[in-house]
Amino acid sequence: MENEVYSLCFMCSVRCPIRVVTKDDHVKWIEGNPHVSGMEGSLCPRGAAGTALLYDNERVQSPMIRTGPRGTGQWKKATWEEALNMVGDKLKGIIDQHGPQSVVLGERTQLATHVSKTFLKAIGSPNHFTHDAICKGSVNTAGRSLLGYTDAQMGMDYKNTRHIVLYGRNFFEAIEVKGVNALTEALENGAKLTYIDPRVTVTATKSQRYWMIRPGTDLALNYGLIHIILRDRLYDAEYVNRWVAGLQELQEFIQPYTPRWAEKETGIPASEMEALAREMDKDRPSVIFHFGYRGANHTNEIYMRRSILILNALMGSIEAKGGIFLKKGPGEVGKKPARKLTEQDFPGINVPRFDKVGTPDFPLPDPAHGVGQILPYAILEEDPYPLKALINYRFDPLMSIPDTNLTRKALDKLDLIVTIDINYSDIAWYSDVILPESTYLERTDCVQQANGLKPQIFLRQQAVTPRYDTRPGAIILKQIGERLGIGNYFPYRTMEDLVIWQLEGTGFYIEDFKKKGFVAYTDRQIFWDRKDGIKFKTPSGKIELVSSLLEDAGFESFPAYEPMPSPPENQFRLVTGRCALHTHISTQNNPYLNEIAPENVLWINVEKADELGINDGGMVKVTSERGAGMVKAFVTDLIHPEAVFLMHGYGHQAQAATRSFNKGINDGLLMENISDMIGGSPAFHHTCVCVNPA
Ligand SMILES: Nc1nc2c(c(=O)[nH]1)N[C@H]1C(S)=C(S)[C@@H](COP(=O)(O)OP(=O)(O)OC[C@H]3O[C@@H](n4cnc5c(=O)[nH]c(N)nc54)[C@H](O)[C@@H]3O)O[C@H]1N2
Ligand SMILES: Nc1nc2c(c(=O)[nH]1)N[C@H]1C(S)=C(S)[C@@H](COP(=O)(O)OP(=O)(O)OC[C@H]3O[C@@H](n4cnc5c(=O)[nH]c(N)nc54)[C@H](O)[C@@H]3O)O[C@H]1N2
Ligand code: SF4
Ligand SMILES: [Mo]
Repeated sequence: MENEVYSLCFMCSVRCPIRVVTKDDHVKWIEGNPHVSGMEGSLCPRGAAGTALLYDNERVQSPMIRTGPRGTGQWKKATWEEALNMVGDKLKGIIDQHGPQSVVLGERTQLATHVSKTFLKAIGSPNHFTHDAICKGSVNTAGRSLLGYTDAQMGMDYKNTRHIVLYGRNFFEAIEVKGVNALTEALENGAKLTYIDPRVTVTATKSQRYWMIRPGTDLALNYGLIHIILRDRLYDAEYVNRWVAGLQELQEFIQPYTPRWAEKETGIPASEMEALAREMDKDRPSVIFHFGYRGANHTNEIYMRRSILILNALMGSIEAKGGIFLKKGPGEVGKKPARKLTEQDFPGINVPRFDKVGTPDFPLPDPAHGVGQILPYAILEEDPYPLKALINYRFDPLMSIPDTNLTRKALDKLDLIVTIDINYSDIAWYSDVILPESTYLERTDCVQQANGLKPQIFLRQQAVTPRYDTRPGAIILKQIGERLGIGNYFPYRTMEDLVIWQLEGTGFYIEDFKKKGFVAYTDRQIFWDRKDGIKFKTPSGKIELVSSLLEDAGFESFPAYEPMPSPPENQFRLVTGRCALHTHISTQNNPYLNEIAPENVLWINVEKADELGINDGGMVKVTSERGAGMVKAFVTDLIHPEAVFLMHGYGHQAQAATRSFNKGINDGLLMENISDMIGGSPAFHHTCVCVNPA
């Protein structure tokens, strides 16, 4: 019999609402949830490959316990009882001997994040981290420093925008389906798109204005733009007078950063900057300078992201139709959000985090997420104390933290590595125990509290019975918890019990999700009054250009610009990013997606390639101070001569994933693990590489 189930995609963590058609416990069809405005049936290629994931027999089919040296692929198939007992016993031993803080859990932020945070709080370890800092920690900190809101607490009104400026925000390849549909509609209605990237991406081809910027110089470009806007008073004076603190200081700071100066640094003609500033002035406040999705490129990342938000502040586009909005929660309409297990009482913890976030050494990154890329250093240097056990939950430190060789060396020091995954990822392959999670189509998940212009709740509902011996992550963690004597913190037996517990007090019930997969707290869009009602969460209640958050921690609001050096002779700045067909490191072994995009290539500028004797399609050796590898060259005039580009996510080393094993090269192998030590992001584009014909 045919059945339809409303759920949430998880081929990437955007979690688009979907409608799944099943027949006889098989998935027949997946499409975007037609009841959700902006989805209208659409999915991206990865979402459409969800069935290939479900029916892939190369995913992890039962708990596995390692029997040979790490990473050699010698495994024993285990029962859940065996695997959970083993993990429980080992953790108990480690906690008794080294203290609970020696246990770390790292994950990609997801619906069950409150469950894993609860697990660590209950054992007494401060060491939970998410992927957040590695993706965009400095955007988060920049947002808090100016507005009191993180990037995740802001949204963009793409549909009604008149002009959007994207800094390497490769909108039409690094996908979020609703955003793509909304911006496409705006462009069809005459909105303008300015795109800035050292590389001609698909998004560049859809823009009216494209700037091939010299890599790493976006901050200089923005200083040039701010200079023009303040010089010619192209800003929203009424909004700025009401909401912005520190304009005078900005005005003084920006004096030397003329458009001519910015032209020299960026390679973008000053006259074009003048033209953009005038166009934005004409269309404000329905304009967006996009603050980015991945914001993890350079060690000055926080200042580059702040400069983008400052441009929005000057345009008056924050909390404007067609601009950036602050997300509203159910409290705005007098209702309650879904409960989280973390609201329980826990024993106090008084040791610092492994990454020292929240201490004077690293005061500003968001303590709700921590800074994951510090982990290899913390393990190797036993600073602030020895770490002994690592639980990886939907996160791969080997491929997602830069400098793979350094991370592997650190992992070798650990007594226990446990991974909760669906695939034989490189970290699963390197673990002592793999605990396989049911895929998103096979499990009900924790509820998704979706704040925004209209607060809503979504639910991932199980579509089919698990094909293999797998379990939901929130059940796996509870069952490890039971073996550590903290079972009382997990007041549920099934996922449905947990959902019912979470919904208590919201006024909604689990049955309410059957028909459309979501519920809404209100039908109207909530914008705050721009004259007097915007609730900025800074100490002054204003947009703080001179930031109390930064200055109280001893950092400058406007440090002098440091020029971005060109790469040394015959070297290139290695830059990275995504394609529409893959999610980070997760989908390269997916039967459908692997067939279309099996390996990556190195984009290199045609003139540079000629000088080095490199042919299009020929193999090249790429070398950095951290590692080396071989890959095919893509010789093109579509990339700036100072940069080479590698798609992230290739070069897998897990042999059980046979389609992706050793295909292409892992960008992380070449990168140095270096960070913006104020904002918290890694500097993925810091490393320079040599390229030679192989
Ligand atoms: N070198 C380099 N490093 C990077 C980046 C880069 O461009 N270059 N990008 C950075 C960015 S922006 C991000 S967001 C991070 C992402 O880093 P990660 O979160 O590590 O990457 P993902 O590919 O999203 O997923 C990680 C793991 O989740 C598993 N997984 C997928 N679905 C499920 C599920 O339902 N349950 C469980 N338990 N596991 C599942 C996958 O099999 C995979 O092993 O990487 C960062 N690291
Ligand atoms: N298909 C797909 N979509 C995704 C994801 C995915 O894995 N696959 N992941 C999701 C996640 S977690 C994230 S973080 C987002 C990432 O979304 P984006 O941040 O939009 O995407 P990236 O591909 O990381 O973008 C990097 C771009 O920056 C450019 N770039 C390099 N150097 C510079 C520079 O100096 N200046 C400028 N202006 N540009 C530069 C690169 O050439 C590249 O095109 O995508 C999300 N959507
Ligand atoms: S963007 Fe694509 S892969 Fe990600 S959740 Fe949406 S449909 Fe799924
Ligand atoms: Mo990301």
